[in-house]
Amino acid sequence: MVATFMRRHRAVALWQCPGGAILALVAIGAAWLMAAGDADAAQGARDGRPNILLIFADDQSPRTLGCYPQSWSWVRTPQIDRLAREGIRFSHCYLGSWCMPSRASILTGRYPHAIESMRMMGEYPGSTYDPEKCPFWPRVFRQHGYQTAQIGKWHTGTDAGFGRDWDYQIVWNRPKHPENAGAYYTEQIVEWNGQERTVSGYSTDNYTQWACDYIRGQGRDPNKPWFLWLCYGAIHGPSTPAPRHKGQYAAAPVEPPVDILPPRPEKPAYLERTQAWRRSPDGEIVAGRTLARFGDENRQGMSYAAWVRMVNECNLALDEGVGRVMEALRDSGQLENTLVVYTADQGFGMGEHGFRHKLAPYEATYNSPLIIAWAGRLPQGRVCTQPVCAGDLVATFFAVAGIPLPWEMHGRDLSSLLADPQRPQEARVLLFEDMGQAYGSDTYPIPTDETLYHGDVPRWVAIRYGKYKYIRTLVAGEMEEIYDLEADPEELVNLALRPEHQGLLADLRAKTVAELKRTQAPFADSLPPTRQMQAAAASRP
Ligand SMILES: [Ca+2]
Repeated sequence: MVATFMRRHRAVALWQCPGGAILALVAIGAAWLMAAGDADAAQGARDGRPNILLIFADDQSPRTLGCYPQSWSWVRTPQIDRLAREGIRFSHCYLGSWCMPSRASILTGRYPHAIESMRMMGEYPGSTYDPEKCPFWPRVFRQHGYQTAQIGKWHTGTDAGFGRDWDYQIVWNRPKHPENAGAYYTEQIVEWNGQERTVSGYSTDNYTQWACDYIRGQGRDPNKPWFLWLCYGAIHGPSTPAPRHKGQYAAAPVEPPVDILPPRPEKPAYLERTQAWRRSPDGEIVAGRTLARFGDENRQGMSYAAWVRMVNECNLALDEGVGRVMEALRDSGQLENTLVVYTADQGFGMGEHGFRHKLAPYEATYNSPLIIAWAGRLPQGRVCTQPVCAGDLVATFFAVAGIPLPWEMHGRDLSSLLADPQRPQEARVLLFEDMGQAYGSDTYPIPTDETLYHGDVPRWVAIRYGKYKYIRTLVAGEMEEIYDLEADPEELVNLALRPEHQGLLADLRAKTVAELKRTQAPFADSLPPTRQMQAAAASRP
């Protein structure tokens, strides 16, 4: 970890070197700036660099968005679908396992196991970090002439960074106000550029209005390009529709996924603990058996169908919000000078594998929606099947802005992929993980007791490599998993249990360890043996 600190401190020194910054700006940003052309003066940014709008939903399964083929047929999200038609939709986006690590990775470009000093502290979701050991990159953008803004939910430490990371901020700071942390949809304590007030009204609509106001000029420096992180709390539980949307899907047919109920002999034992649905005496699937308490809600006894309709009704205001924000960009003449990214901190299991939960490594629980659009600059209506991670988004923002990376990030600039989203798949190992509530050096040593679990899910590491997903929990003696996402997108057939795939298993296992080492995971050499490894050892003479 000393090496990590050294790298970070060198990085801080680099930030303060304007000459180096200008050189790197020319070198790294040349392609984008050349593409920017002459139209910029009319688009609002005085120095030719684009604005970046990052729209972040919460706990959103791609099944709630009409532009995703796995969505329910009756889902209506015309505004987000339009964004997908005008940009690039990604089928596999792995940002983080729950609200806090996903945001920590988005703010640092690093995996949770390599984010130092971030800790849970005090009453949930209380948390803390040292901004010198754990700098957030928006401050680097500020130092390079961007105006930075954050609007909406905050979930990474009580210090939300106003005046250091953000020039403009209207923040619902959950870690700072645990007593208000469940107020996802109304009566939020909001800090408005440092001044606290309690705000009534529906949060999704409030955040939309505040974002539109900023885009149209309120609090915005007209002489600077800007980065706005718009963090909706929707559609996180208790997923509460706006009054105008209640009942809109009342007649929608909802079939539960095939493996909503156990048994699941090809999956690890912890899924017994995360089973969040049961069959009622009259044969209906209802919430129960476990509380799935991580979702900040108690829906015991609610039918699966009613819950799915409610979550999707909650999504309608979010979709309207995206439409209004895009309209503000268009009306203010900034659409063609703004990179727009729509995503969510993670997916959310909507019955798949028994989940009403996030945290787990499955597509349903982890995979976020992701749409990237830039009018006139990027292809439109394309689908990219290559997996991407949080560090990729951050590295891309730096490339687009022509700012050198201030420290080592665990991702790469997606610019060439964005230019050709359907180019042949590369042989890239893409890591993702759940470290529970631990970060950095706190991920080592690996616990062997209940503290290994968070929300009933043990810590795990996983990779995507080509069409495969490999998963390894940090539970000694637990099975590894491999899924072929082309043949088995629902992840029902665990190839790691098949004798004919033991060579593949050894290869993916080794690739995972190598990627953990490359990204400075403190526990990379201390992973507990898996069931398959123990069986192989026992069979040796
Ligand atoms: Ca979340």
